[in-house]
Amino acid sequence: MRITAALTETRGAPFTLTPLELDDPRPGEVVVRMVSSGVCHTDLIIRDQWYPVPLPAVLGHEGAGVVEAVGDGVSYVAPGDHVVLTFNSCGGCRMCDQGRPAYCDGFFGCNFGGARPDGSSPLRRETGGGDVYGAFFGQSAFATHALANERNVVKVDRDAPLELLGPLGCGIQTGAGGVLNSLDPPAGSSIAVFGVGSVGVSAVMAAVLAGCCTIVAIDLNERRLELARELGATHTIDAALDDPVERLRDLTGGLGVDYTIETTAVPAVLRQAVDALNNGGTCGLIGAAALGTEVSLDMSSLLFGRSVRGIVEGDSVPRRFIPQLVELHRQGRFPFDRLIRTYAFEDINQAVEDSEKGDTLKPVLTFA
Ligand code: CXF
Ligand code: ZN
Repeated sequence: MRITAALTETRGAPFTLTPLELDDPRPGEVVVRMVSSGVCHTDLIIRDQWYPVPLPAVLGHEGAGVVEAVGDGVSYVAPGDHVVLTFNSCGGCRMCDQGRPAYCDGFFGCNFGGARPDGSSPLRRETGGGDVYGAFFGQSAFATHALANERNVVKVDRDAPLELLGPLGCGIQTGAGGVLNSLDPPAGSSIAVFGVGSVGVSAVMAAVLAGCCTIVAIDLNERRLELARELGATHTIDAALDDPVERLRDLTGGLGVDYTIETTAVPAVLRQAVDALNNGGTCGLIGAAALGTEVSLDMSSLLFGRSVRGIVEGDSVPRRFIPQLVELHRQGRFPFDRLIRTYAFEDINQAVEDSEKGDTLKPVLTFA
């Protein structure tokens, strides 16, 4: 079918709206008409080729929409169903078998390969101009329609607000799941979130749900800190003005905090997020750095029971976690809509610019 996609032609290039041909669904595949598509920081680092996703490609991995067609053998969804698209996984490896699809042994191939597992791309230029890479995160959601897989669609209630739900498939489940699924802090514990963009603020809201007593948001942007306070941070630290490690020690009688979440992918900030822990404390690393980025840590401090845990997609099992987040939102207990600003699909470059300037926490593209 003919679709319109926001194409990334070359490294760092602006997105260009381009008519493309999308394959019909093969067995196990699902065509989704897009209603909303969030812009995640990962789309931008892939545009900039921090990871070697082949170009030209259609990026976008926070899609939500309505199922339009299904391939043979698909039984989980049918045309007309409302779905959130999420990361893809192979479903057959050791980690998928353990119910931990975010650590799928085939994660890179399934999400960053630019093609189906058999190497074919579902996207082509209209007039014989050749293939365009697709299947990004098993979706390529910067387009009017996406080809997903039965495995990476999550059915949601028809009365849920599809125009807001796209980011649940990545950024929001990453922040919220990092707290609720990965760190699982007991009520009364202390947590500090380094970087309160959309992932960090989602972590702050999740810390409230978990009953954390001390929730500290750290950032360089006063407006983001203010939003974090409104959404439940008990304290904020402007890292341009204060040393976060010292302030966190002051706040905790010199001991340090029980948990930290690192969302910035800046090595010096990860160092702070480990140094700010108390003995036995855990740092969850969520921020995605360029491949090969290294950090130095104090080994003696680590020895006293501290740990650093890498977290992908908030350890989410999407068919369980995303409907839970939708329901918490419906109840008013997880107001992630406060992070979102919507843009018409055609204004994707404006959305990206606003997000890179820090003016918009979570841009979401909407489709007429
Ligand atoms: C990504 C970050 C880079 C590794 C895979 C998961 N998360 C969200 O965009
Ligand atoms: Zn993402």
